[in-house]
Amino acid sequence: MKRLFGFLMCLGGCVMAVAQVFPQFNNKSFDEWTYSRADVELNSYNILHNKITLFTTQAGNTYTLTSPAFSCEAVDTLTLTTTWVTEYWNESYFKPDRVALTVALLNEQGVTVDSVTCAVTTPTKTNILTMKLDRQSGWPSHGQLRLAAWKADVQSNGAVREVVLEVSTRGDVNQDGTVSIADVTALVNALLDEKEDAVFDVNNDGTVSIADITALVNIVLNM
Ligand SMILES: [Ca+2]
Ligand SMILES: [Ca+2]
Repeated sequence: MKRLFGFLMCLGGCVMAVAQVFPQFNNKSFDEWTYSRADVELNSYNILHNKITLFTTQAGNTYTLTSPAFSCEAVDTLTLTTTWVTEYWNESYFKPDRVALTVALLNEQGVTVDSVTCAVTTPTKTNILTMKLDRQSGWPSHGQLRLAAWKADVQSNGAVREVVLEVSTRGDVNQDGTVSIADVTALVNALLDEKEDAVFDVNNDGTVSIADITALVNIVLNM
């Protein structure tokens, strides 16, 4: 156990500042996001004026919005609440059966490993869409989220105004909302006190053991 504490002291010195940040998108927070349409700049004005539209051109170019990379190491669920504005929803050419938003989780190579589609059953100008991804085997250690409009062409497009990402995480042992070295300390104390609460079972194998500390240290180091 002495060696373990020595290791933790060293780890604490290395990662004191760890606090995981997850990407959010709005007219004040978009710097690390990328919009695949070259002729429309991603800026506050264009976001507020519904210019960040998602659709597919006749030539087959699909315009998407992609988040910055973030650590998925400790993530159990990703919940996106997206404000999606369909300006032409009341026009005769608007095709309701094409109105759906897809969010994909991409791995480090940019390959889709998971996705969810939310259809708008009753289109209005401003749609609030909530989509949830539950952790599956094959999720990457670092990923990006990519938003695209299902089947939408230019006349049935929608504009992304805001994306709020809520995340539930594994390893938040002290339940302060983030995973950090403080959780490792809390887990060591729990192990010394022989506590068996489920929150300490980081590797989800049904017991609280030294293996949970290893799992938690890996989460912290990979953030
Ligand atoms: Ca914590
Ligand atoms: Ca365990």
